[in-house]
Amino acid sequence: MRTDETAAILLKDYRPSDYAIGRVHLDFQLHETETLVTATLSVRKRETTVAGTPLVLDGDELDLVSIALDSVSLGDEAYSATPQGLTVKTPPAAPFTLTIVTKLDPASNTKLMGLYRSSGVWCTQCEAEGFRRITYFLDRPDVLSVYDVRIEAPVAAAPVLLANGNPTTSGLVPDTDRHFAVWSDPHPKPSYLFALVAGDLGVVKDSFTTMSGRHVDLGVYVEHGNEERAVYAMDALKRSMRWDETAFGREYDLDVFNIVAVSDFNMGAMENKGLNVFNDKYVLANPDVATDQDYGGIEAVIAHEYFHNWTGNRITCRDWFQLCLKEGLTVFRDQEFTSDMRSRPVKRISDVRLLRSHQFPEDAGPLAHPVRPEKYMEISNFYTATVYEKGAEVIRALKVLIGDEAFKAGMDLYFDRHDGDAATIEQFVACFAEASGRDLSQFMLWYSQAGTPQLDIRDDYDGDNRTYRLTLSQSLGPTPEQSEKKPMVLPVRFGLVGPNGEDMLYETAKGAEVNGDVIVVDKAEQEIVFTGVASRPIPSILRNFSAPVRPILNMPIKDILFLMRHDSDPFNRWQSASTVAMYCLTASTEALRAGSSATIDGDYLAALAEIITDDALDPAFRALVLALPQEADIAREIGSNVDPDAIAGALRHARRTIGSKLGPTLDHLARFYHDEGAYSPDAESAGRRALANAAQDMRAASGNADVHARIMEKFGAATNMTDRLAALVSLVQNGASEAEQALGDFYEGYKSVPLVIDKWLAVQAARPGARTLDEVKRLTEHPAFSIRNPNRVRSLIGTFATANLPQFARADGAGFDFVADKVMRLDDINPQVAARILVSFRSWRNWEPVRQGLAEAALKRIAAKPNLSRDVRDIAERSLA
Ligand code: 0A1
Ligand code: ZN
Repeated sequence: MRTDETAAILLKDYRPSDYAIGRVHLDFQLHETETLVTATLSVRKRETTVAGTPLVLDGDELDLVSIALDSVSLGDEAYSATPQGLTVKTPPAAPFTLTIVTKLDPASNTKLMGLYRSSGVWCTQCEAEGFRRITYFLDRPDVLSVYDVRIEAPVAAAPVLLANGNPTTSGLVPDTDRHFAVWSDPHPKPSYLFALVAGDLGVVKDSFTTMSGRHVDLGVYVEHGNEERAVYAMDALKRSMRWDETAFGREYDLDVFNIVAVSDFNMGAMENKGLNVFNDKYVLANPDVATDQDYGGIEAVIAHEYFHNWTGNRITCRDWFQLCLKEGLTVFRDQEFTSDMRSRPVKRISDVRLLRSHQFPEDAGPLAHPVRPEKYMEISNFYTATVYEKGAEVIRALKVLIGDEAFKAGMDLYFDRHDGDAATIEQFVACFAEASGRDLSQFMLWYSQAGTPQLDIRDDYDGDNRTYRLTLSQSLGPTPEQSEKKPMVLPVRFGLVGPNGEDMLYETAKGAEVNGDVIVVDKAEQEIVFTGVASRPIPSILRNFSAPVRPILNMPIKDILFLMRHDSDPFNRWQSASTVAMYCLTASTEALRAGSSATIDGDYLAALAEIITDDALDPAFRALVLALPQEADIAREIGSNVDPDAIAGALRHARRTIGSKLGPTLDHLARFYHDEGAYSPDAESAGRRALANAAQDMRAASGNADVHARIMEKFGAATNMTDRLAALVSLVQNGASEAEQALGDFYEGYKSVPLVIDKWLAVQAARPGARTLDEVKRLTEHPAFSIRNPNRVRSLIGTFATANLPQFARADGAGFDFVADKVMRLDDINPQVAARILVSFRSWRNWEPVRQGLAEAALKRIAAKPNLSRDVRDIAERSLA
């Protein structure tokens, strides 16, 4: 139980709970207005606990109706209760039963944590600390209990009654309009994995037979009428279940597995045991309403939540500091799944782009924290790209370091040894140390040191002696509360590219451990000397992005262009293209600020044209090469004194130049890869659409009116949402005169589909130009918008704050003020969502002085708001520190 709202929780303070709760029986009496919850807890003192030690249970905004110990009501003197906690002052030394009745009002729960209602459906969200909003409990991940749940509700409002585990009994409640269902989950679990759903829902049913022959009933529950849109999710689920068996040897362990889609949800989805609850955005799809990206997102999130059954549920976290134990590992697993389902290089490039755009800025700003944080005020604020995506990168780097075989043996050992445990990162890493025989103590720094290491690369070739010298040095700057850093272990995949584009051979490599194509960098600086190198190679370093670092190349552009054309590693081919583009864009930004004009390298244009027209290459890969860095990427690269208008100018110039200079090529690609046939969401078809639409979009940037007219036609004729949305974005982003008409048509066509309206809101929020802010303000009053729905808020306000840097960071501060106002309004409704939006200020110190001052003032205004939630206060204070 928290005693002080402002106290930080520290990893070093961890100690086990004084009491264990072996069994939990929950009885829910659901009513339209109030709901009664009776929790019957089998409590026992741990052996090491002194008899009579108070039992302190967590609560959050709870209303206690009654409490009994071994069926006898507790007198007032025996306990104390507030909405935030309950203490039984001197519990018996022998095991006892505690019966607690609480009263809830799910309909007024706008925080969407605990039990709430979403479009008439009762549902729960308990991770991380939502269970304490249902009943008083030891609401921490290391208290594992077996749950039986009885749900009683009106038949008409809630014909479907679901909870974790397997269904046992159900029936009508005599002489009432109510019915009940009882669910039992035999697997001990922490409270954050509890879930309940009750409502009037449609369902898609299927079944799965596991590798040992267990029959599993599968259900995807959605709003009536949406069943057909849940078919792809069901297919993704079955593929995930099979893949986990073949790739990781993990089998499902209950008789049923259910997924429920709800329209009000704070995050993407939740892995509750046997009953995953999803943001409907990650379930519902058909070609008319979902893009290829949506299909990919659904496949990945369905897999992610399913994979949690082993990495998160069977083996959970000892405490919330270990969050990456389940999240980093499960992201790694879902990335592998997608790589096997689709194109591995394309997936790798997409993941690294995401890491760079979301995690690198986090690591470089005031909210930086280690993959395993050591301190938190509000754990909800640590569901970050660092814990998730960098957490996955660290595991991927570990795999490169110890090799595939030892990695597999380590995973098997982990599952074997820790099944049923609430584990730690130390225990996880110990399995790989044991399996590989490698000392991983230095590797542990990846979990404790925040920030992105820089890897500086220099080289020198001595033709007389045929030796090649590669000097790799690493450095890691200070981050909040960590000024001194130690050198880390960086597995650096590499190749020495020869004049014909092929990797060159060498005789010996000395100066560092080199295993095959991996150099193990583990000191501040290392010089690796290769002998027997026939001619000067071009180093291809950090192939496949083998460690989450920032390489500094110190290489002439012509060498990078050579790698862009010839590297055998597809990741580094893409990387080289992106590095050259970034050189051009940062140079142009500087030039524009200095009053001269932007330019773009002609050799880059030639290499770009060569790649995008190379039919031997995967269209999806070519589309990624054509995608230029975004404004925020360029801002991050520039690092300080950032002027978003100059960046936008440089980007506009680059796109306009490519769009006109490569005009015929782009037109050809847009035409050739445009799919007229029936839509299929498979990776290959999606890749062709991605290339056609990327080419069309770049072409639109030329500003040519005929091109815009053609895109407007395509917009009208599109037979799927991928092409329709791509056309809309091109028209709006490139200032086409048809944009208004297209936006209007789009709204009329889809106003009854909230998830598509989210796209409509986002397109307008990301629109360039000074009018956008007023438009976004107007849209907050639009009937399609609701401040209570997280998806709407993220689409409109979130997109404006994170995907429209020039308008959010307007020089007059009006963008900051608008977002700050919304954060304060949201703070009273849904603090988690408010805090996430506020994160958009995190790079404020990198902006030029005027914007810095305005952003700081906005942050201070938020920090001064009375009754600020812990969530928002935490982000505001850390941002200002
Ligand atoms: N464990 C989930 C993420 C999640 C976290 C907190 C939530 O509360 C609002 C919801 C979901 C996952 O990784 O998918
Ligand atoms: Zn997860």
